[in-house]
Amino acid sequence: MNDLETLVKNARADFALTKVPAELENTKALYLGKQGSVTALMKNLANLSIEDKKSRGAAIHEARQTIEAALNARRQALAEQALQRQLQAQALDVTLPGRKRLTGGLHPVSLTLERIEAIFSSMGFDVAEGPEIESDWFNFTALNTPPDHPARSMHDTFYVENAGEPAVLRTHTSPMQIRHAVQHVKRHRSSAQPKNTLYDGDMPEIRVIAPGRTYRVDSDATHSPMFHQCEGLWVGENVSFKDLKYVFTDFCRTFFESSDLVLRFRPSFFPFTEPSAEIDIQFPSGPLAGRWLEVAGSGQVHPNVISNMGLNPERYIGFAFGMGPDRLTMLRYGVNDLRLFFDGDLRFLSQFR
Ligand code: 2NL
Repeated sequence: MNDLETLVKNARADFALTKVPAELENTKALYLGKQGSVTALMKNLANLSIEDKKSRGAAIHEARQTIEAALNARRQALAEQALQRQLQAQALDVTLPGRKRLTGGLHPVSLTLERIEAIFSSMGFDVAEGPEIESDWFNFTALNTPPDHPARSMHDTFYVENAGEPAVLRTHTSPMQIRHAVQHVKRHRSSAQPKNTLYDGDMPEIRVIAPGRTYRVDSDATHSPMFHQCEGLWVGENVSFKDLKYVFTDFCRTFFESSDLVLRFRPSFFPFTEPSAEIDIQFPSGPLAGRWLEVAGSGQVHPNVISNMGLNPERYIGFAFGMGPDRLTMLRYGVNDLRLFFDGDLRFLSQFR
C-alpha cells in the first residue's frame, strides 16, 4: 500500500470515528485544511521533476477527491442519524389512551333544588327567589312571630345592617313567599275594592315555592350556619289540609322515586300556621326502611299571616310547608355528615357528576 492509499484509508477510518458534524469538520481540517496532510503533500511537489510532478500531482488530486467523497458520505450519514434521533425523541405513541378533560357538575344540593323545582312546577307552582338580607318585618313580624320569640334572639339569628337599616340574614325563605303574595294581591286586586283594606275580591290562587340559602347561629355535625330551605305556599278559597296531604305525598313519592312511600302528619306548633304538623316519611324498603324520618314542617296559614299578605282571612285560606333540601339530599344519596356539602372536597363532590 503506497502512502496515498494509506492516507485515504486513515481519513476514512478517522471520519468513521466521528459522532457529530462538528467533530467531523475538525477531522476534515487534519486532511484537507491549510495545515492538513493533503495540502502538505502538494507543497512537497515543488521538489520533483516536471514528469514526476504531473503523475504525482494527479495521484494526490485523485486521493484528495476520494477523501472529499468519503467526507461527504460521512456528512450525510451523520445528518441522517441526527434526523432519526430527533424523530425518535419526538415520536407520538398513538396507542396511548387519551387524556380526559375533567367535566364540572352541579353540587348535590343544587341537584336537589332543581328536582324540587321541577316537581312543584309540574303541579303549577311558581318559583320565587329573593333577598338573603331581610327586614325584621318580612322575616319575623309578617309571619306572626312575637317579639319575645326565641328565634328572634341574637343566639339564633344573625343581625346585620343593610344600607344603615337594621336587618337579618333570613332564617327561612318564608319572607320571600310573603313578598310574592303581596305582589300577587297587588297585581290582581280589582279597582272596585277600596284601597287600604284586606282584599276579598276575586283572584287566581297563589301557588309558589321559595328555595334558597338561609342562615342561623348554629354549627355542628347536623347544623351549618348557612343551610338551604324550600318553602311552599298555596292560598285560595277552598285550599285545605287534604290538599296539603295530597300535594306533599305526591311530592315525596316523586322526589324519592318510591310510589309506596308513606307519610305521617304529627301535630306540632309554628307561629305562622294553625293547626300545624310535622311531616314524617317512611320507606317501605331499602337501607332506611321502617324508620320515621322527619322531612318538613307544615300547617294551615295563620289568619294573621293571610292578613299580612293583604288578603281577608274570612275569604282566603291555604297551607304552607317548609323543608330542608340539605337533609333531603342526605336521605336520597345516603350521606351521613352535613359538613361534606360545604367542605368543597372534590373526592366527595365528583361522585355526583
Ligand atoms: C320547618 C317548618 C314551616 C311554614 C314553614 C309558612 C310560610 C308562610 C306562611 C305560613 Cl308564607 N307558613 N311556612 C309553615 C310551617 C312550617 O317550616 O320545620 N321547616 C324546615
